[in-house]
Amino acid sequence: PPLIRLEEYRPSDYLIDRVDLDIRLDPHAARIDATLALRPNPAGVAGAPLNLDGDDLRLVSAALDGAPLSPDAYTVSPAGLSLLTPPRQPFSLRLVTEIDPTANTKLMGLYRSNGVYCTQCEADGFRRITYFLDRPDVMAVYTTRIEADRTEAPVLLGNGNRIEAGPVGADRHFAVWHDPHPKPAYLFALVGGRLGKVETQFTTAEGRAVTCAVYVEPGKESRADYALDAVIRSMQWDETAFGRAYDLDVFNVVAVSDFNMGAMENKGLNIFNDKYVLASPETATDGDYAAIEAIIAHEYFHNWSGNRVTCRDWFQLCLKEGLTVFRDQEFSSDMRSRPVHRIAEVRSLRARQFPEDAGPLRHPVRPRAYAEINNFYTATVYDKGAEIVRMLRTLIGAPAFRAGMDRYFADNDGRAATVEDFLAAFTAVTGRDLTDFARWYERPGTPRLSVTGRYDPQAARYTLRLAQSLPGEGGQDGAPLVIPVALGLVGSAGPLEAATSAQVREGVFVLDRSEAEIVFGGVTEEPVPSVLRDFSAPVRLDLALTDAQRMRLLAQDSDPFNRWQAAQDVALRLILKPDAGRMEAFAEALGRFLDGEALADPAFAALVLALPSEGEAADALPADVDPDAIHQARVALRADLGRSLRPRLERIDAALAPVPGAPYSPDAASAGRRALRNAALDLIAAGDPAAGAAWAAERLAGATNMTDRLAALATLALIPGETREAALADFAARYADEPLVLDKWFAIQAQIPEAGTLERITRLQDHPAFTLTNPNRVRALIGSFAFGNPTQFARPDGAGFACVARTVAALDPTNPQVAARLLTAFGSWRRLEKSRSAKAAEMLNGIKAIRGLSRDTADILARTLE
Ligand code: HT7
Ligand code: ZN
Repeated sequence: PPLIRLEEYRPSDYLIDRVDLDIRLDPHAARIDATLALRPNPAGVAGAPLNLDGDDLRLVSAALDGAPLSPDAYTVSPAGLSLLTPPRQPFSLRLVTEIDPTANTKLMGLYRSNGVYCTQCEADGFRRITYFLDRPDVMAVYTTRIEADRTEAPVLLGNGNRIEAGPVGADRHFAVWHDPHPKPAYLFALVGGRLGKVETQFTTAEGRAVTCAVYVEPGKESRADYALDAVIRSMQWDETAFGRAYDLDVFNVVAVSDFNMGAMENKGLNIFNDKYVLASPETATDGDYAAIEAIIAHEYFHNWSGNRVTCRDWFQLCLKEGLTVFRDQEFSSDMRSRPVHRIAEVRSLRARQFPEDAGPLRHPVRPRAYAEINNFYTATVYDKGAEIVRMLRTLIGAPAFRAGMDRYFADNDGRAATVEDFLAAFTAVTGRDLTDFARWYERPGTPRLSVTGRYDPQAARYTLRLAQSLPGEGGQDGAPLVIPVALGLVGSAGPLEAATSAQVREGVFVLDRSEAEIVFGGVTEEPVPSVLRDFSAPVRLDLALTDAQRMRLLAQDSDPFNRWQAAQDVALRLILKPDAGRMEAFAEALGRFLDGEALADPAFAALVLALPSEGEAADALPADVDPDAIHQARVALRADLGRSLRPRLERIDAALAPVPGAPYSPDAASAGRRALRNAALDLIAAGDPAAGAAWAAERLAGATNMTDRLAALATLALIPGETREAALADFAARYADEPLVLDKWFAIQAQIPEAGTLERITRLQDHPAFTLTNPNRVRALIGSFAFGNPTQFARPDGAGFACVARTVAALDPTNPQVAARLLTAFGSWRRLEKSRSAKAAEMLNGIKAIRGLSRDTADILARTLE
């Protein structure tokens, strides 16, 4: 497919000031009557043809300034409508189009989900509703009249504030919504359907009374309470943390069941995948509650970082996504435990972004070219983009960061901005030249930071040598990155506060050269360096410490992140190179840690007990990855730890048993206690599967919430036998009418690391609850298999790859976005040992041979095979 390049950006030749839409909803023939107030853009080419984007539209009529367009004045193609010689002064264009929302299986544009009309316009879905300049730097004020059958769609929602509503004849009705804030078309939305709601009022710091509502399937209103509460907390937090207040009289969230991604920040009308709205103790886990809170916040925060200040073009996607992820991470850290949340962020970055950055789909945080923009909603844009914002804050300090953010919002409000505009705001408030720092946006790949230490007892001096490199960047000529390295020294009794270095300010050394030395004075004993505290930069750290030194960090470091990291490092080395003696020492250190503080901070302790994943172990190997070998080593380590730590784990289990009859609460402290107790049971079961199965079955039977129920089921799922099969059958029967809960059941089974799993998946594909038309179902069953079952996906006989390839092929004609995303599971295929990578290549070439592949899938395929 042809590439769109950043360097070829040029402003639109025309601008659209106002859009008046009259939309009549109908299951098969929705009619869109659009009047666009256009004018030539002074920054564009005078007299150029007007090329409006369009996709899958049927044009009914076209008129210019009130008169029908003559057929020789315009052309229509599958890609859009062109007006050959538009007026040189402001003009109005009225276009009537017709579309079939029920046939829209791509879930882009206007479609029906479970009988509810809804829209998805980012990145380029508005062109599937009407002909338009569908690019984010064309911003207009929208007024939308929606008309529908009163029984089919009693609720009609649009962007902005509702200014009118009423009946139309006996059976139909209408509502008019006006959004005073100019916006790009990707933020347009409407909803029509039978929906229940919960609502409340919020008064902003500026005194605006806002009605906030969450709309869900009727009957599920009580499951929307937590999401509504998260909306209010997000509004409050953005006022305090960033001085950002809401700017309309209503804020609506609507949950729909067929949705390609998590949620969408349409102005005043956020549309959500119902998975990230609906929650009750019986159907949602602690993890679900945390995800709902984070995604509600994320979409709400876009109101400023994305909507009020939008992106000039899609190359600037990280400008809104990276920044908004950073903002939602900060929100969640304030709502929950900051260190625990930081560890969760880094685990997710390493699990998703590091492999992406090391494989064929790697790209800069700000890509320079794309064939299909929908394939660039990636972990790199989102999560590495957030890390860049975090590093900026570390470099300039929190007060200057806040001042820079204020400046950014003030200077760019109502504009479509660029990464340069963002950085300019921080330069303006600090006087700091950020040109070198900006390389983070341009250079793909994860840098390596190599650190060595040298102690001179005579001089009481400790010298750290740091060197950075960015492998795979084609030669060594790349200029160095600016890397904030938070660090400190730890002695036998804790951090060495008296050890100082003039090069380290507020605990941070800024490495802006290829290599540097830091000299600490006043070092009275040989220290252990604690480097990259709080994961201050998205790099891979090479620091050769002994297990004993790492265990000192676990016990003594003041930085919770590096305490956790120390245990992870020892465990990772034990997975990659098993050693009975070292394992025993590790178990003893973990035992001391658990005795000392597990019950004081259970959420943190649960993370310390969670060993690095098989994916992380694979990622640590240079090549020739054998997933079976990694799996066996990890299982053996868990079994050893489970046996060694058993008495402690049992004590933890007893100490954290819930008080009978106590109601479930999703708060972080309660969730932490559940997490540790469930982690303890899981490790006990790893060491003693027979006892573990019985114990998990008992836990399952007595569970009073989904967190405990699912944790017990996940433990049991790893232990083959009758107990497991009976528990799975029981679970399915109990939740037969709960599709989101059945997704958990699909996912658990898809991840069972056994040869029989493929056959199980084939059976589950025929389950009445499974359908290829719902993205959540596909992700739960096939996505969990492809991304969460390394041994079976990469089976040596290629059958795992084949199963995923078949699904990609079957899904591509109807929903290319979801198909293409599933295909990214092959991203690390070249790193597998030879026989497996040959099978993967075979499957990828098989997909390549399919005629008429979508641009989405063809793009991922081409890059994966490159
Ligand atoms: N800005 C949104 C990204 C998005 C999307 C959402 C739903 C369906 C298709 C989509 N394409 C792009 C969501 C976000 O990151 O906030
Ligand atoms: Zn976002």
